Amino acid sequence: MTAAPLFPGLLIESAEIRLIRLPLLTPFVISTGTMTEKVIPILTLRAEGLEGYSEGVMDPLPDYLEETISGSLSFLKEAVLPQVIGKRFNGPAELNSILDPWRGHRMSKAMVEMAMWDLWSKALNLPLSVALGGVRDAVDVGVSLGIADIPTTIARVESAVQAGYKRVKLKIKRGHDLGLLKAVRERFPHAKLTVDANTDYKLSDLPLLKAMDEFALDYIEQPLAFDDISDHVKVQEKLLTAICLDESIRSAVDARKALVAGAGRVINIKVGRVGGHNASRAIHDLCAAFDVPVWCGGMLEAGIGRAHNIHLSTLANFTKPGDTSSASRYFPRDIVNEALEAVDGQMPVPKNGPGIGVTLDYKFLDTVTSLQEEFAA
Ligand code: OSB
Ligand code: MG
Repeated sequence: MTAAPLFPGLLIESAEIRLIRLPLLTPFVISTGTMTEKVIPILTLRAEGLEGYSEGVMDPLPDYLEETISGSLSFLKEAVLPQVIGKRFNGPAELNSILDPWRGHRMSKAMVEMAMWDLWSKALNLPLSVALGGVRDAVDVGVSLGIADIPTTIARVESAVQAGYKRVKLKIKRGHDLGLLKAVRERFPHAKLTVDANTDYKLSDLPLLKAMDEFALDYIEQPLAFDDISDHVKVQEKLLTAICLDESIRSAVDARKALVAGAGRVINIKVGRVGGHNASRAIHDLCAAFDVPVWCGGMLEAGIGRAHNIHLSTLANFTKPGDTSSASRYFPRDIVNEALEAVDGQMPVPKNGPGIGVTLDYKFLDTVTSLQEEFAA
């Protein structure tokens, strides 16, 4: 006999998918390409007078990881939403039996799981951070600076340091690395600096990566291939500087393999990349057991995704500053009514109501929506 559920569960009545386009204030340049606008799919799940929201972090084309927006929308519409709408759920973990059988698509799965977490914490009348087990009301954040020439980069570092951000991450690529680091380190001898290569290097670049030890970086993020673990082990063995894995970690299983092998000493958790909050918590807990600190990465999210990131970052082992800096650094106008702005390098947890604690600015949202579809039972 199975125990009766405590409460009949939330009946998911309908869903909405929107695609929005937001211009970026400054083009964002990384080793794999340049982004001038953010195209963002937004999922709304509705149940019993409540709404749960999420953003997808996949790009139009597969340049960060393999998922694409169009592939994701067809996966959600054809495979997932028909199995979710009209069903009752006693919490986000009950999505597992629907989502787990499908291969990959963790960014798409994350959209559904995150919207369900928002909805579920609203049904519990708790902030998402509390429902997840978080321990803070504000989280330490740094900035991620795109690739630019040295004078521009120095000016950007200066303004981030002035604003009180807790760490500065510099995007690097082959040919734009040691010279940049030397100039920035000379000018800012005490700043907490990191670099992110977004997979641009190879094992044969070991001497170059080793030369970065001189610059007292907190870590080097994802130097090698997006699907590699074993070459990162070989590099980590030779470096004093910690390696932080981003693209290589799609799941708690990936994290276990990487930690057991010694592929890095820090992990960047992006809730959208790993399939949602439950997977993020599993990676967070595993890292804590290995005494490996984690931090919350970003994908230039608008207000919904940014709010999810902040709530997740309140878990205890998010001990390094995350990438969730002020929304006003990215967009002329955000899609939420609440201003998500850091103060002295700390981002307050949005709590305008339960769940993710932000409300949608529909008037603005409608002006940037290029596609809108409704799904009901
Ligand atoms: O590797 O962390 C990354 C942005 C787009 C794609 C990949 C990455 C990033 C960032 C920006 O570093 C983080 C942010 O400011 O949201
Ligand atoms: Mg990264």
